[in-house]
Amino acid sequence: MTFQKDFLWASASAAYQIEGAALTNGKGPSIWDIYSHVEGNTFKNTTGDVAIDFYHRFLEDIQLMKEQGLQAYRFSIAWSRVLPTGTGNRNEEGIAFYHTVIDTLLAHGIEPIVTIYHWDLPNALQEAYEGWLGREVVDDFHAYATLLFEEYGSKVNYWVTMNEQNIFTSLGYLQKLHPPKMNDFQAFLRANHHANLANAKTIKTYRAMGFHGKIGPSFAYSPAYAKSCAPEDVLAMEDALELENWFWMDTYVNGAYPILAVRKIEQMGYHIPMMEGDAEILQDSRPDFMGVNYYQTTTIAKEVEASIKPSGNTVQSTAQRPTDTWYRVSDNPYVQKTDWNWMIDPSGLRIALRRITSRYQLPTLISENGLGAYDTLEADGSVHDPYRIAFLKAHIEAMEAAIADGCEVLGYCTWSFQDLFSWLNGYAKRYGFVYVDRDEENERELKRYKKDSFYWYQRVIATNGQER
Ligand code: BGP
Repeated sequence: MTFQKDFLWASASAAYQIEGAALTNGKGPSIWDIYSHVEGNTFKNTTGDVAIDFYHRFLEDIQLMKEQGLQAYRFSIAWSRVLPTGTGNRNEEGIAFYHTVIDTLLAHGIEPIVTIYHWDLPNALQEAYEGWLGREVVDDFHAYATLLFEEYGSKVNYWVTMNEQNIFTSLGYLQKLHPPKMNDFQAFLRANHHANLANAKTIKTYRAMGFHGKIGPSFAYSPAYAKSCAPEDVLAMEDALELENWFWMDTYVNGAYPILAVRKIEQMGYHIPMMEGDAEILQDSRPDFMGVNYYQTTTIAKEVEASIKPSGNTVQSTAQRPTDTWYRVSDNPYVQKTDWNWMIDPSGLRIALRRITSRYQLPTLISENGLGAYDTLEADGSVHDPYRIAFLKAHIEAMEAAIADGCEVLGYCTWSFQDLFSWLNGYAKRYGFVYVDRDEENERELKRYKKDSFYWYQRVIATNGQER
């Protein structure tokens, strides 16, 4: 058997993408509640106001998870549901909600994997000190995380500190695709540095509190390929590895920024705003695992002739980046693409796991992997999604090969269990095993339907990955 006995067959989600109840029972607004209401920021101006109404329907969803045999469920806590203004006054109803969700999961035999932060910063902190740009966010994040450990620490064995720090800093501060919609490399470095400090302090505190669960960040890892064996393309790929991958993962694991990335940043005329004492904060915060959100690989060239054709069904960025002079993202003619022009590349998952294992000697948790596709609800309530099954099967096989190569993998979270809100793609880009009957224009009754892939993953879980 390749998959160890306690391997976790799981699925993942995020608060803003499922909960709805945006301002219900004392929840304060997050930056996404504000951002998604500004015309043009999201696809067809969709929001997570209602999302798939997990806030009211969590029991039905958890019962479906139990029916499938799901062993763990990754979800995030909305900071502003627990602390409406990010700091200070607690919202007891919000705190109780997550107790109920965790208790319900446990009662159904499902291990909770809790993400502390999945992009929905309390808007009050954005207003008070510009959110991640304000140094104060480090202590506020740390205090929020400590509160979660106090409340839920005895019941939760897996914690993800931050979801895709590389994505929320890049899309928010460089590519103008997430709040606060900036294109400023120095601001990006600043926000990211604060996130690193918050992450490190949180991991240290979790351990200092005496818990024995596992904690780590989730990194959006798109391993880089060189476009060609021309040395300038290989060097461009090396630069991309430094600035797009090691810049984050080395800092998490080694507790210090990588030498080459820092030099490159200085050569571009920017700097990481280190203050006295920061180096010590970053030290000794090695995570228990590297969370890997894997969707696709990226192909790098010094100069690009063929860039990836933009998909018409999403919000696109046209912002320039200072790194454009060092490397560009190019098309990859060797792989198929999704309807949103994401590369379908199962081998990339194996490569991701191998690179992490050999560079860091750290276990991995695949915290997201899945296919966004259009699905059709048939008149009889069935949804036939062989493309999703084929995608997941190929990635499970790649993961199995990586385990045989020597990688330690704790578990596999598909993205996602239910269909949910996609930040920049509305509701038509579906990822779930469970179809949720709503679209951009109409929430309808949000009824749940099991897709073919629901039953397929049920078999995978029941046989610990042997039947797929
Ligand atoms: C990851 C995020 C998820 C999810 C997923 C799919 O980057 O952590 O929240 O959205 O990507 O992406 P999308 O919804 O853009 O297709």
